[in-house]
Amino acid sequence: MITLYGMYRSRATRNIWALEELGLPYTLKPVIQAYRLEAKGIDPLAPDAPFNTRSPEYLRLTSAGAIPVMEDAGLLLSESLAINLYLAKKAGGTLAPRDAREEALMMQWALYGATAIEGPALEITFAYAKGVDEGGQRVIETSADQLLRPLKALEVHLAAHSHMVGGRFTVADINMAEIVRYAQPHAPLMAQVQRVKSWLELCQSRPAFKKMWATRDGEPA
Ligand SMILES: N[C@@H](CCC(=O)N[C@@H](CS)C(=O)NCC(=O)O)C(=O)O
Repeated sequence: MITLYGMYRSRATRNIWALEELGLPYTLKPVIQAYRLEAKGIDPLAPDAPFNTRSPEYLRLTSAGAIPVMEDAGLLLSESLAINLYLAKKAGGTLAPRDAREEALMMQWALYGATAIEGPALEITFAYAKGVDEGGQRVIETSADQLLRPLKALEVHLAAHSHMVGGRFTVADINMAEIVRYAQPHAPLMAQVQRVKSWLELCQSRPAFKKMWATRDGEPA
């Protein structure tokens, strides 16, 4: 049985979405980010603190002290995008790579998303979540400028392809959609990449995404 450690309000959402799409049985063990406890005035190391990213027991699973982590038959894996590529290969089927070429393209897009898009996109999500003041507006504008080039690269790809890889919905779409989602609150940016916007909305119309999202919305911020 697969165990996923994390929260819905974290990058674990991409793994939960993938697990639901793939129909793999799993258990979700809640592990909260230490900084979220500190924001509420709770010491993450207090004996009665909830299980969190700084709990010694959690650091035995990952010295990086971040969520998510997945455990499957003795395999401990961190890095949410790598976890999804593993899950898809384990389950097989249409979401998984059909051959080494597709696998390479799925890795290419996961790495591009993580290195070129995720950082500034997260800045946008955080700025909107805080309530946009003057400083937040500056962060959003700088991040949007940084994102224009990689999102235009996706736009060019989607002009010639219906999906990220293989002309069908795969784990590469889940990985990229969950990264681009962080930029989604900034409508003026998304309006400049209409194909990316439509592809993202199509990905998010899938029942497995909607199920994950409804539960995430119910989790305290
Ligand atoms: N590259 C990692 C990033 C993991 C990460 O930074 N997770 C955040 C939550 S989304 C975290 O656990 N932060 C914990 C902390 O800073 O205490 C991945 O994709 O899994």
